Amino acid sequence: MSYKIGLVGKPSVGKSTFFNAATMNDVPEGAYPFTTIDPSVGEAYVRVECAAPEFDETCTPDTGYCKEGTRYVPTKLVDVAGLVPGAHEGRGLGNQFLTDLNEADVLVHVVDFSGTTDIEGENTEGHDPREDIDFLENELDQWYVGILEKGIEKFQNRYQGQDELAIEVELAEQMSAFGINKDEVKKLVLRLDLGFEPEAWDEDDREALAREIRQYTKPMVIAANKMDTPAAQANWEEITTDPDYDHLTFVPASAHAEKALKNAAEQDVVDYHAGDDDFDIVADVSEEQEQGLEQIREFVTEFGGTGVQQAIETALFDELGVIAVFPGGAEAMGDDQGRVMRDCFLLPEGSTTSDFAYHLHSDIGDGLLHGLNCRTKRQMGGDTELDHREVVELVTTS
Ligand SMILES: Nc1nc2c(ncn2[C@@H]2O[C@H](COP(=O)(O)OP(=O)(O)OP(=O)(O)O)[C@@H](O)[C@H]2O)c(=O)[nH]1
Ligand SMILES: [Mg+2]
Repeated sequence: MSYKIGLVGKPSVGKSTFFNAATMNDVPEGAYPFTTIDPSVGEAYVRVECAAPEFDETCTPDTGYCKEGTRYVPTKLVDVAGLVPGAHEGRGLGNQFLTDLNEADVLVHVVDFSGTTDIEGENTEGHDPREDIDFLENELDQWYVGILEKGIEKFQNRYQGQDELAIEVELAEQMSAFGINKDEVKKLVLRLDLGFEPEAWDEDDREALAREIRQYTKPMVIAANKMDTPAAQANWEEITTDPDYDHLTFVPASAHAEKALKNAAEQDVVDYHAGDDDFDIVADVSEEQEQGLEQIREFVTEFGGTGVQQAIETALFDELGVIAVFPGGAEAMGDDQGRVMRDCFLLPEGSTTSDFAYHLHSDIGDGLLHGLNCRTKRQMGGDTELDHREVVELVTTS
């Protein structure tokens, strides 16, 4: 399983700049086969503190790479087409947008915090980024409402006043494209105190349910982009203290800065690791280039990085809820070919030893006896929940 993070937003907010910066990486050559799936789907990385040094080992990753004790674990990033008002009715690249979006497990909403682009992405000044946040949420909600209404209609034709299980099943089936099951649908209906009578749901109820399902199935973080501009920083102050936006997670970002640093790193001008809040200039540079880099340094030291790496990690680890698990050996870390911690798997929070075994292979799941915590050497039952950065050996019948 590989997670997909969707970059969404109106045109000209910097999605492609963000995408290019995040997927342009200093992967050691020949480390593993790198395939570009599609121009708009790329490989980005999330950082996980490597567990190998705790065992006095150096890891040999099959996928991603490790730099100075930090594992860069691959994940998919999708540059979704710019969203314009009315996309849910098929405007712009509406349908393409919705297809792409639906494949994403979690979203990074890239918002132009500088206010220099209007709602359609045209140049302007003083545009309030809150409008863009509202617009995107609303656009997604309208799309969900449309699909939900179809489910309600079908239900009404088929079941006339039947039991609550029927409505759970029917709605779940209708919304299954969004990756939600009937227990989850039920939970959300209960959470809103709606009762299982779709005929009694008015427009507001339906919108509220659609919104609840949308928030549940598409967790989202806001990348407040173009924060390298004074206008964006002023908007940041205002918006992140606006109580109406308390429910959202904001990450200050400069996709420009990340791209510039990655470019400079590629040319061996700087020593920079994605996500770091500083870098070293390691080559002779012109005065102009130095000035540019020093400006970026001011930014990354103030904001704790360019925000590109942070936004991706916040989306996956905090909003979606993912943990990293290292397969290992309780007796020895290396396999028979001396390879150490070749993999680092990303799993849903709450995954158990058994879930992990099944994630690897159904035979491993079926044959699982127990797990071994490689740090403590203690046995772990099949239903033991794994921690983030757990190092575990699976003991099976075969
Ligand atoms: N100041 C500043 N400008 C940026 C930043 N990121 C992107 N831009 C600029 O914003 C403009 C739009 O960037 P793109 O990456 O093409 O935006 P997009 O969201 O992919 O646009 P569409 O593909 O049309 O939807 C370009 O002129 C970028 O140089 C940033 O962090 N800071
Ligand atoms: Mg683009």
